[in-house]
Amino acid sequence: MNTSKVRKNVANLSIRELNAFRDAVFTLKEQGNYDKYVTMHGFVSNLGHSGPAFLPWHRFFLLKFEQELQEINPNVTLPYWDFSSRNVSNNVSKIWKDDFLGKNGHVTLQWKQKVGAEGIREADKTTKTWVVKRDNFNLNGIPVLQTRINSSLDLNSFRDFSPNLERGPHGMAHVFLGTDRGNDQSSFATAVNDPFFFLLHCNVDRLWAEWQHEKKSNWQNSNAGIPFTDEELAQDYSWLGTNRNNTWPTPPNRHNVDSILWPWDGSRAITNNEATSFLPWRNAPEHLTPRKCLNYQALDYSYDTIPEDLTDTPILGVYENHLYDNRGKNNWHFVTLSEIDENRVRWQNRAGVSWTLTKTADRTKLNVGQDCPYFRSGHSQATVIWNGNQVSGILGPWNELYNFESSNVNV
Ligand SMILES: [Cu+2]
Repeated sequence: MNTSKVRKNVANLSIRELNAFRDAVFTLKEQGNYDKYVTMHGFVSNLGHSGPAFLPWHRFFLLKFEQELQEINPNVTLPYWDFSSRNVSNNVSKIWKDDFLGKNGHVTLQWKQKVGAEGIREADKTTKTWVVKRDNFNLNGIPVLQTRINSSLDLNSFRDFSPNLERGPHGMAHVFLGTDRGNDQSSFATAVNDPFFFLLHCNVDRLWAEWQHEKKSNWQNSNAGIPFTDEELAQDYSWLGTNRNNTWPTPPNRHNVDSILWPWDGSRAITNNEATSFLPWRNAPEHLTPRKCLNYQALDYSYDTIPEDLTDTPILGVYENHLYDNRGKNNWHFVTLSEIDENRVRWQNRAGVSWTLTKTADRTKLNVGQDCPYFRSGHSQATVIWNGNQVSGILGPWNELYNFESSNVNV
């Protein structure tokens, strides 16, 4: 069952959907809750850019923003701007328009008071304004050619893909909106003032999700920059800056897969001068790491361009390995088994890594798919422990027992 919220192409939204999204954004702005995203993006600077945390950090940033919009209108999801497409019909742009988030150039978005407007006569509502500074770009222009995007998507490892996408298509889309002085896209501190920032980044996130889907037999292994052995779990990403011939512009700082990402780090501040009033963790500190952002399905959203079959089907149970070793449990010790179809089962751990198992004639044996990171080290079959018609446990890669944990299950 797929209950996740689907993000769609802004060019395909109905008028009603466009209006709902726009109004939710305007309401957030009017509440005074939009500008904290502008500030946050200014402060995060290179803790969220120019390194492996770029994609995860922005994935979570977008999600928080989308969740706030959904508090205003639960039907809203973040649309994406497919910047490889012209989005023009009969010479009229379908996305750059006055009755949505404004055209090109420097624009003033305007609306009638929404917050506290109940019971106020239309004529008595105040007019709200929001100045957004874009370049006077060509409405017929294509910011990034599909062939350029494909050359990013074709890269097999995360450490090649992520910087290529960040500096290439992502950067080109920002440049298209105008990164010269006087425009919003000219600095980290102002980029988010243009609400199209979120649509641009939603597309970047979609490309990452598509890449993850495409490379699912590959992106979880160490070659893809997502460590999978305990040794690699502990390894810092900083080697990327030195060993990979300038793959990253500067040695990354706090870009480890398990680094805690500001501002979801429960800390007080990056600098002493930092204004903390806008921070999201004031009441409930979160400890966010890139790893927690890897599995977008677990974050409960999806994209209309990613086939449904990737999303999880009936859960066969959640299993926990209590006996792994004495170093304590990590997210690899919690596993959800779900049925993909009649013949296949998905093993998914809390670290966001999953692989496929194929059923055999013997119901105690499952063949492990080649997409399993342990396949090459000999993990070719898993053993299922049955208790009547219930699976009560499963033996993992080293015959270690994963006990049955929860029973929202039908086998
Ligand atoms: Cu950014």
